[in-house]
Amino acid sequence: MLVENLGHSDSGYTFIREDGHEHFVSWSALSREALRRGRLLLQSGLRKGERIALFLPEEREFVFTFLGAVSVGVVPVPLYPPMGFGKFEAYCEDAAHILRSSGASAVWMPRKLADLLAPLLQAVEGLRAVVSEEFFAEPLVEGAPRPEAIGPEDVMFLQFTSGSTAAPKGVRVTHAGVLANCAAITSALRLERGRDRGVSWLPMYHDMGLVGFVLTPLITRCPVSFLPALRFAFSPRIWLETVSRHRATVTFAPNFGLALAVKHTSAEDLRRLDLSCLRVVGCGAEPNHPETLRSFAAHFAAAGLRPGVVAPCYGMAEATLAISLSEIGVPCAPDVVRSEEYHASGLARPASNAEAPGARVAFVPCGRPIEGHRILIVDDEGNPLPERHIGEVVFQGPSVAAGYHGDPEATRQNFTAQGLRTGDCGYLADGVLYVTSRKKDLLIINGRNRDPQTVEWAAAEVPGLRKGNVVAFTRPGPATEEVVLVAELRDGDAAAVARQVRGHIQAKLSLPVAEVLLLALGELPKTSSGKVQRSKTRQQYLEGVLRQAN
Ligand code: 1ZZ
Repeated sequence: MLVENLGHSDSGYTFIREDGHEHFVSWSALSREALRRGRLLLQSGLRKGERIALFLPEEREFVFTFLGAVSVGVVPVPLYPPMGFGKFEAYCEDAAHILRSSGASAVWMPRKLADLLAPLLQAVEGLRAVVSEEFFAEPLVEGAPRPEAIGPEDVMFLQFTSGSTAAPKGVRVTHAGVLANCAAITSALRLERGRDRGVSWLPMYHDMGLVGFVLTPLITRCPVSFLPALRFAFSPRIWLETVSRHRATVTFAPNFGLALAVKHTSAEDLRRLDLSCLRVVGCGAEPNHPETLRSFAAHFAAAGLRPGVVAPCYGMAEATLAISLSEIGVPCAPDVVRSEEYHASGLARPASNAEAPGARVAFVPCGRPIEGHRILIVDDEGNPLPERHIGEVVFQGPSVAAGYHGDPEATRQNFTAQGLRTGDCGYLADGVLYVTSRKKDLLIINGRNRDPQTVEWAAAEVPGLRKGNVVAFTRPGPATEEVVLVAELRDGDAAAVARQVRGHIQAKLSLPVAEVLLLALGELPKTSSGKVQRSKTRQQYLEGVLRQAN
């Protein structure tokens, strides 16, 4: 359904390699290669509904194989690639879990990964390795099987979620869900063929990279230029240089991406950039910090970035991708609420400027629900709450996925008759969504709820901590739960920095912190898409696995 009849045009994807070389693939070339690969998968014995895990080596190869599998109803399972040798064992454990729980019958990889991954593949029974270079060099034989019909309720791919706790779960993303979500994104962003062009460095094993920048542009036929995520990680300024050079109109990143872009773009770089082409810089996938969005807009205004272009959004794999998107062209102002009421009674009442900074807490708006969908805020019993009351975000509509693969219990809990229980807390004000925290990450101290990111953001203001790499949680204390902070130490003396962090949080939030544990760089548990994992960090802390730096 997706890659047939893409037609002839001079539009398509541009893949930029690690070395900067650009390779253009038109829609018609993409369609030919994907259909050929799909038929070869059938010829090798794979059948509609069977799963094939894809180790993402390089964007172009991934897209061909992913769309090839989809075109014949074989279900791809994108896997993140091994990043470094330091954590290879943990990587293998995660990957083996995904391979087993997806029930994959084949694994596709490039030859260069085959030796490295051999032990992993041996550990999982019944897996066939499909080595790209040999497999797709085969000719199609006369009478090779033809694809079966694919219906809207068929699963298009399994998206393993980077849950903040232990084992990731495979979300069953359907053809109908993808079409509904992509149509809603296209409408909210007012994407137009012939006008819009995307630039993305987002990893394609994550929903924002895959649904947002591979599938939506394919359906709307808007060209996209892809940068490898590692290229952005090593040199963040390449992102906006590519936007400027390719005259992109749409690009997205999580909050940390915006912060890195500001930090690594000098005044000299700004003079060379022309960002007046951008209509949308979407920002989602993790809590948005009001100061990060403000400084991004202010910093890049010097390079022609127009006001109202930065557009916060919210979504999750279980919703296929987007749940809410900001209105394009309207600058987003944080909602400043009274912190006392917010913490004590879960009410987000606007604060006046007269109140002391410590008595206010600011949330970034995540926009309105996408077209054809609804958001409810509910209490623990599932009763809908009025505006400005904090509760769990529930999402209804045709984008909601078909549950978790092989996990009926978790499916029953999250995919309810009322809608998708997101596990996130938030409130609505004038129909706009504000996400305040993950429900299970809430810090409950003396009966008051605190959201962890307010504490983490305050801690990150102390020099010496690595921004974005701070986690707050509670441990049992003698009388009530106590707050613990675990963070990565960028520089300075661990004991002195820890003292400053405790003092700063006490002064700013009137919150005592029982312990500050500072780790070496790269030691904080993160998901494959770079989100901090609070529950896992807490678990490792309680098990005594985490070690203080210096
Ligand atoms: P995932 C053309 N979270 O992160 C491109 N947003 O999914 C269109 N928390 O399943 C792109 N504030 O990995 C549209 N704003 O994690 C993109 O992440 C729309 O806790 C955004 O439950 C898509 C994000 C997809 C994504 C989901 C979890 C959520 C929530 C957290 C996401 C957030 C946010 C706070 C936000």
